[in-house]
Amino acid sequence: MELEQVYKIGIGGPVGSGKTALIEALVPLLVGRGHRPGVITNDIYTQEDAQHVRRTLAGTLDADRVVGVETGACPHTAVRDDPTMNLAAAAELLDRFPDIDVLLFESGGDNLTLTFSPALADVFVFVLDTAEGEKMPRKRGPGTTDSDLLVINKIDIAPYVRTDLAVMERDAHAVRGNGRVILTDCLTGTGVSDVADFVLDRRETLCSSTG
Ligand SMILES: Nc1nc2c(ncn2[C@@H]2O[C@H](COP(=O)(O)OP(=O)(O)OP(=O)(O)O)[C@@H](O)[C@H]2O)c(=O)[nH]1
Ligand SMILES: [Mg+2]
Repeated sequence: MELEQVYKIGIGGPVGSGKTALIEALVPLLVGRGHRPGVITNDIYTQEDAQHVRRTLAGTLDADRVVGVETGACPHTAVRDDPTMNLAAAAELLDRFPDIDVLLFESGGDNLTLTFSPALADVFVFVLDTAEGEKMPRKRGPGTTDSDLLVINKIDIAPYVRTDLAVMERDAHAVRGNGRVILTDCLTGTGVSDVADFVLDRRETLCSSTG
């Protein structure tokens, strides 16, 4: 498949919020629903996340379908301002595996201003987590307010970090209007099937609008 025909999911969010964990929980669901995913992770200096995904998804996803991009610069540069490295990685991956129909791009962990170039994301998922603090939705930023989907991850540890999940969820809805918010625990998988439903529904909508 050509990159233009592949459904592209861009996953961004602050450092350590659970972007890799979300990919690792989501990919088996996508595979189970008949899709053939590829994964492209971005790290500044290493292939750390790509290696983690390969290990966690061993037996579910061929390790060669995971590519680590070493951006060498601020993560948002490589997924927003100049996506050249990611486009090259995607082209190379699709060359090797033309059957791939969904590509998941993980941005390096970044600040609240991160967004994705439309060249890399048909759907933009922004991941916050409860350990960053209850105030995070109120701090806003384009990922929080305007992403297609806001995930609030690590709901399991909210009580331990004195985050009132109800307040965090309420404030997320307040700053997003009708934008969707899904609460997850990516280590146990709670909420991740809702994420799969959301991204696949979005794919259907895009496919039907582009014929
Ligand atoms: N308790 C709990 N821990 C989680 C959850 N999701 C991720 N973690 C843990 O949080 C840490 C960071 O998760 P990652 O998935 O690496 O986060 P990330 O956003 O990909 O991190 P960077 O790519 O470095 O920005 C790891 O130790 C995960 O095991 C969750 O839902 N609950
Ligand atoms: Mg990661």
